[in-house]
Parts: sequence; structure tokens; C-alpha cells
Amino acid sequence: MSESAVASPVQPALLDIHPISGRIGAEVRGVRLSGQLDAATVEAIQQALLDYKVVFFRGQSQLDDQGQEAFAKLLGEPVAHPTVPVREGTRYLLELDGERRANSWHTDVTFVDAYPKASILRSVVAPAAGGDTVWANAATAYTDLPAELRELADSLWAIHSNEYDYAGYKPNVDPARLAEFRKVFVASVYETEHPVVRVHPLSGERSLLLGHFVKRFKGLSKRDSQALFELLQGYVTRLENSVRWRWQAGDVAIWDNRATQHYAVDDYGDQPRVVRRVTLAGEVPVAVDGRRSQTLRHQ
Ligand SMILES: O=C(O)CCC(=O)C(=O)O
Ligand SMILES: [Fe+2]
Repeated sequence: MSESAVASPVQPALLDIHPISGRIGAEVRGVRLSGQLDAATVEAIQQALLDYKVVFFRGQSQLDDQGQEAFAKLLGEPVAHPTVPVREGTRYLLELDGERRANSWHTDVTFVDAYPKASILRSVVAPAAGGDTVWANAATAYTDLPAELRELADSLWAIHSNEYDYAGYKPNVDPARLAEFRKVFVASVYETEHPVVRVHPLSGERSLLLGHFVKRFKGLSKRDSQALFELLQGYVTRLENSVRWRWQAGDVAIWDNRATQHYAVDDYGDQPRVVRRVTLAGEVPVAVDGRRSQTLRHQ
């Protein structure tokens, strides 16, 4: 045996990982997700999540609602959505169907301070065509910024709220349905101040913390906020920073909600589409100068 082989024994890879886009997203093959997965596999999934930011598992139709919740518990502490009621018979599951289409760029639940660290989404019914979901890498979005804009972003704070401009994001939705949705979603109003640049608690990587819950930037007018938001958010949604997933029923996607945004493409018309989500408790974001996010209002 050569000396170098002794010095660095090669560990057999635990997961069969297939990267999809150049900067984000990988499919993991050969794993059957359940609440009984062994610790080493769970650890390898956590590492893949850190490395690729969103990981996909095809063909997990053995998972029912309870199985999804049990699997989620292996990765963290599941938490229910702060305002939208959970699916009947479950403790944490949020169901999204054709009535609720998340076709605007966001990070989940950023209107609270310690928003979820990860989300686990399972496709229950997938359209024959369309209904893909796209994720974006908010860390490469940050490194793509010219140094001058990075410096500006580093010092900027944003107010996030669940009372954001729904109609502005959903021009074609029936106003009565929108009002109904809004009533549930804003049953309790939150306003939270987050740094625009968040330091990842595990990797130390900086990423842009934006998305549709941003109301305005601290110290800036609504008009200036809007213009600056478009500028910075545009770096997140560049196609170079994205990965798109073509769902089949039974697929599971897990994303690092601390360093990504996502968008559910609304191109499937009246075809049925159902997905169910569990989110995992996160930590309060930390800015580059060490300051922490703060919830300003909750009523
Ligand atoms: O419908 C989807 O694909 C994603 C919906 C969404 O935004 C979420 O589950 O957090
Ligand atoms: Fe979402």
C-alpha cells in the first residue's frame, strides 16, 4: 500500500449524488426516505444539502404524510406554519394545491425572525406537463455582485412582513379568492427586520436574504426600496443561479431555506397539482457585523 493511501483512506461515498445545474441542485439516488433512516445516511443528506442547497429524491411513494413528518424529524425540529392551518390529521404539514400557487420568488416564512432552516416538499399529484419548481442560490447571487454593491448590501437591512403586496404579485387571481387567502395568511401580522446579507451558521457563507416578503429597506423610501430591491433580487433570479425540477408524484425536494429562494411555475392551467411541505425550525439570522434579526411587530 502506498503511503498516501495510508494517510488518506478513501471513504466509500454514502450517497449517489448527481449535480443538476452548475451552481445549485443535485439528485440523490438509491435512498429510500423514511423515519428509520440510519444516522450516517441522515448525516450525508445534511452534508449534501449544505453542498448543493437543494436535493431531490425521485420515487419516494412509500412516504405518506406521517412518513414525511417522521423523516423530517431526523433532519431537525418540524414547525407548523405560523398562520396557515396544518393539513388535517397531521402536526406540521402544509398542503399547497392549484388554489395556492407560489409563483413569486421567496424564501419560506421570512416574516418571522428565526424562520425555517429547511423545507421538505413532497409531490402528491403532479401535472402531466408544467408545474415545475425553480430554486435559486442566494449565495452565488451575493458573490456575483460587484464589490461596490456587495458593500452596500452588507450594511443594508430589510423589513419583511406577511402583509406584503399580494395583488402586486398575483395580477390574475380572482379578488374574492385573494381576499380569502389573505385573511388566513395575515391572521396574525408579523414584521421582522433582517440583514440583507445573512451569514450561514454552518458554512459561514454569505447570501442575499430577500424575496417577496420584503416590504422595504430600513432608512429608504418605498420608491428607492423598490428600485434597489429589483436590482439586488435580479442577481438571485439570474438563470445561472437556478435549478428547475420537473416533478413526478412521489418526488421529494429538500432545500436549505437559509441560502435559497424558490418559485413554483404557474403554467399548468387546470391540471391537478398537490404538494405537501414540512419546515424545520431555524435560527435567528446573523449579519456580517454580528447583529441579529429582530421581530418588530407581531399582532
Ligand atoms: O408549489 C411548489 O412547488 C412550492 C410551493 C412553495 O413555495 C413551498 O412549498 O414552500
Ligand atoms: Fe415556499
